[in-house]
Amino acid sequence: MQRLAFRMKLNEGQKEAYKERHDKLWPELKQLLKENGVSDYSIFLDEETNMLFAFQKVSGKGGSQDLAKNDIVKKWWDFMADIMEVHPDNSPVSVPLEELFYME
Ligand code: RM4
Repeated sequence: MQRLAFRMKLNEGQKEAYKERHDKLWPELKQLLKENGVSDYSIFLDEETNMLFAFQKVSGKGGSQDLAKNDIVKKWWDFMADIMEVHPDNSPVSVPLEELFYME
C-alpha cells in the first residue's frame, strides 16, 4: 500500500459548492476508485490560498488522478471544472506532493 498526496486549486468562494458536490460523490465514481485500489481518500482546503490537499492510499499502479481515460472520471472532471483550476481538457491541475514524514 502506497500513500499519495497532491494539491489542486479551488476557485475563490467555491468551498461550499465543492463540499456539497463531494458529499454527494457519485456512487459509480466511488466504486471505480475503490476498484482501482484507492482508499482512505481525503481532501483538505487551505482557505487562505484556496489550495486543496488530497491524500489517499493506493494499492494499485496509480491513484485517482491516473484514471483520466475513464469516462466516469472524465464526466466528474467536466462536472467539477467550473469551480476549480483545470487544464483545457477539464482535468484538474494536480501537483504531486513529496512525503517528508509519516508516523504509523
Ligand atoms: C476532486 C478531483 C479528483 C477526484 C475527487 C473525487 O475534486 O476531481 O480528481 O478524484 O474530486
